[in-house]
Amino acid sequence: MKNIDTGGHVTGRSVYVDDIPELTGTLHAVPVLSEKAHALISKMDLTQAEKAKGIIGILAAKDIPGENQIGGILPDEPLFATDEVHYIGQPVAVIIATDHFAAHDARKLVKIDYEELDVITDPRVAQQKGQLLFPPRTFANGDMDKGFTDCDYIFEGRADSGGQEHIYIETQGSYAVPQENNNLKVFSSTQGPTVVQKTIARVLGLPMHCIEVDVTRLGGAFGGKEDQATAWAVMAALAAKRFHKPVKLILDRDDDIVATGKRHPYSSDFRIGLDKDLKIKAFEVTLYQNGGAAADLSPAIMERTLFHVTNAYYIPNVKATAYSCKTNLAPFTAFRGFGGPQGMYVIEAAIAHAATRLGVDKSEIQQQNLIDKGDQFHYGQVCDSHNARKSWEELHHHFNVEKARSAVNDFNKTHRFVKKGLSIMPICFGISFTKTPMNNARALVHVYQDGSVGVSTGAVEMGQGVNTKLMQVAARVFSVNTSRIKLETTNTTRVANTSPTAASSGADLNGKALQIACNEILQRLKKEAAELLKTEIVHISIRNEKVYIDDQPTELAWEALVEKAFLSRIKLSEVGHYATPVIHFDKTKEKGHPFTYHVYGAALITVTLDCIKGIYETDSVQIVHDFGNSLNLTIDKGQVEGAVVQGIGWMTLEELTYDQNGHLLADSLSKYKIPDVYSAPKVIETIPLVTNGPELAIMKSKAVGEPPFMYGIGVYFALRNAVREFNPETPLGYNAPLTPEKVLLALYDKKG
Ligand code: LUZ
Ligand code: MOS
Repeated sequence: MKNIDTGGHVTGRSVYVDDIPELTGTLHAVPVLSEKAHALISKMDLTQAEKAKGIIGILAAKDIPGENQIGGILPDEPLFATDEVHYIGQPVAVIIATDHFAAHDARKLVKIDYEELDVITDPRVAQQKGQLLFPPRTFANGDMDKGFTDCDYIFEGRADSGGQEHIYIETQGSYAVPQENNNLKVFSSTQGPTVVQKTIARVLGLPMHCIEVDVTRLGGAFGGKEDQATAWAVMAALAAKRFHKPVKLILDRDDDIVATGKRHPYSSDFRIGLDKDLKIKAFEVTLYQNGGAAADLSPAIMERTLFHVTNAYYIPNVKATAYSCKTNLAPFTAFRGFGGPQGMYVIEAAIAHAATRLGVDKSEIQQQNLIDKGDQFHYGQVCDSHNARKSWEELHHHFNVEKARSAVNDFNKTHRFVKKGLSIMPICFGISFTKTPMNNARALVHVYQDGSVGVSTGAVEMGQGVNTKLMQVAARVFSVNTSRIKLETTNTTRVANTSPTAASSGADLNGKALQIACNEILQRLKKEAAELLKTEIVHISIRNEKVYIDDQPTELAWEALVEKAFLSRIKLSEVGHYATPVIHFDKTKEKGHPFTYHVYGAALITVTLDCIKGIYETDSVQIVHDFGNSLNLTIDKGQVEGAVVQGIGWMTLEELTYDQNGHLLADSLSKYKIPDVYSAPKVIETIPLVTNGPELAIMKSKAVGEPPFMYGIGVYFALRNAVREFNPETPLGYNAPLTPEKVLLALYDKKG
């Protein structure tokens, strides 16, 4: 079944926030953003701007009726800066005008006097100065002293990875419409309608029931709208409340790039110890997370980094410490993988470093250490499948890794200025919000008297196809055609207290809740059918819209049954509630069972490098991926392909360069290179690992959004191998992204 949004997208009929027809009198908002990364505001003069054409008013901290606070996890982030700014792009006020361009023009007339303060952009510098967003954490297992004593080899190094701009196609935006009696309806491009509702209530000083948030779909999010859609919705709501008019705030692309957070850059020191069989005995890592100017989601992201520092490997002695460092950059935020990729990059760098020193292929060390059923992760959870090893073996078998390897070797022997590189990237990603209480969802199902079905859940459609999967779930439970099912918008009055659609868990959590609701209604319909057909309920089933008694079809069809049930006054609506069982985590010990299950896989990557120009192509990414029993392999393969390309962008192209004053230099798409059709692999081939799939995944179909992003890390190491084929002496360290510029330097640099 194809994604139900496909037709709307290609014809341009899909509705995003900016497409909602505007009500008469709608006003437009543009935020005023700090131009300094760290400064005291000595004076803010709005008089000229307020007098400009079309200006209705300018709102700042003093105009907030409730709390000037939008911090989700920690209360450390004002909606509007008051006397001090902490990053370029930090909101200080919002201009309301009769149209967007008037507001934009007036912004140039706002005069702010700044007294500049020291700017920190480097997380290590921040850590040395004691500038942390919250206390550090350490995840440890085994005995480090003994672990390192037992090693035949010990290597140390440093690994850094850069940030990443989300570049969702639809920029951040919202439309707030006043309702009767103090209430507000807010359309928001958010992954977290409840986060938006709660934060508006807090800033406006209203109970949550006054705020209705509605989401039709997002034009992409990737984590960038898990927490950071909120500020813009709050500003629109604040203005709508103040001026009693609908207010729309859609960020221009250049404001969005400057003002919103991105993937966290990390800097790390590692020490890895191996025995002579290449078993990793001990791994110690210290990670410096660049958190930006406020905590945002950094505590949860740092936690996920600590969970994923061993990737798909079993390591008996582990010590991982992470610092979240406060810098004068826009607060870094969720981005596909949520800190996991940053942790996994470091262990892959450590293994590559050890392999280089030992003169063995990296894959030999990887293979020796893959986690297996019964092994314990360093956070206490026990690995419950052979899937890491099975993916690895299936990759070698299906894609003939040895043949690919000799083809690369032959090519390199016969080519002097073009080199190929090959690598293998295994992945292991934990599924669940690491914060256990977030793992719950609800669904509201109405079966209408004509047999059609309306479904509301907390899941937000952002292009990932969750609505299609949910439609399939409802259709399967009822055994009716998918054309009978409609997915409603995501709305806080229909489904309340939702977790954001994030952590790859949207289909699992909301799908399970939906399954529960549909099953409840189905039971009532079956009971009605049993009465009508004068039999016992155990004999009744519905198959393809027909009622069966045991294996015999009857004359009773879905529509007639629903109509009869309606006339018998049967309850044809239900709310399903799902809370993931099994999971728990004890933060005092940093041990527990945080994940419902893990997703595994392995990729074989080859790249071709032009050693004169330093430019490269990814020839192929061939993948064995653990989908479980996929509900929709077309959508899932699409997720894999998009994730791979996005991972390649993070690892090899996208470079967030800042100057010393905290200015983002790569602040537009002419300066920030995202992957395009030319940088995409020539071939992406994905085959499913054959498994049963876990019961706790929706209909055994595993979460798919984030895990395949990490295959992109393999492209980095394939490229590094190609560089070393040309220049074995290269001093190239581990500092992603490996851009063409860095590659070119590495091709000709010598040690010492
Ligand atoms: N969001 C969150 C996430 O709040 N908690 C998580 O564990 C998570 N993991 C991945 C992506 N988003
Ligand atoms: Mo996310 S990084 O699952 O919002």
